[in-house]
Amino acid sequence: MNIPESLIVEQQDEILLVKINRPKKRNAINDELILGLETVFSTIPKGVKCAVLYGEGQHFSAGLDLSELRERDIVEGLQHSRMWHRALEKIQFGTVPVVAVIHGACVGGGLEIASACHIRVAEQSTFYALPEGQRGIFVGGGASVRLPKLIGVARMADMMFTGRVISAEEGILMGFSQYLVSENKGLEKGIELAKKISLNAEMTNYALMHVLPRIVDSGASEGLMMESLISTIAASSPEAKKRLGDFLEGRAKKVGED
Ligand code: 1HE
Repeated sequence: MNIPESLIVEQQDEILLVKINRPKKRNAINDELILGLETVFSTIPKGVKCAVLYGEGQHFSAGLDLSELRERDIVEGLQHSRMWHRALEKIQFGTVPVVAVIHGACVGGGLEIASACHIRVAEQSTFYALPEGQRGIFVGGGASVRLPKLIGVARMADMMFTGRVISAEEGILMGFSQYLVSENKGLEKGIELAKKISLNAEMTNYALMHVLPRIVDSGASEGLMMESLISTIAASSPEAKKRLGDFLEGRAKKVGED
């Protein structure tokens, strides 16, 4: 497996910790790194049930490594964007849910990577921006598809038109991140969430990762039919029958009990 030094991957029981490790360049994403992410999320070891993606140093990621951008012609540019799409598809539609733990800059391509994850935990230092607007380019890593679903079209357009920087608190209000924690507490929170996610029935996690986004992208009629199909499949699994039995016989936790 070809994992570059700019990625550190560590398995802790059922959780895979994936660290972007290029702090001197503020975790800017060069080709090697994006290909490395594609490899990591295409080859999740058996037994892993959830992954946590985070960054070394003071920032989650400064986005695309701009030093590589100037050298590309049009076809290479298209292929480069499609390479990002491929890698981020492996995160979003891979085999395990991914929790992003964000701090410092989460900008440009870094914001696109975080958008492909399933849950986002932000530390207080986090700030979000899409400097593509100011750099004379456009997002190329899937933000135009994923980000409006999280924060809305108008907010994304505002970020690119005006270069607006969004704070960690605003990120919560806009629906980008789901948790806001104090500085240096993100990884702990991310691992805590990953452990909870790992306890779910496999079918539930599968449906949330692979079926829910397709339902959202469909018309209401198709979406409702897909929902009926997946809920019936999920309920007929032995795991669901056991869990329902556990609840009815008083062995399962009530809602809100930890
Ligand atoms: C970089 C990059 C980078 C830092 N590409 N080298 N992204 C951006 O437009 C964001 C550009 N970066 C910044 O605005 C700032 O670096 C940060 C706000 C993220 C962090 O500031 P700071 O003060 O902590 O670091 P720094 O001093 O600006 O940067 C340290 C080094 O990292 C410096 O290199 P050095 O050799 O002079 O030490 C920077 O040049 C380098 N560096 N960010 C290359 N992005 C799929 S398409 C996606 C399109 C995009 O993502 S466009 C948005 C790109």
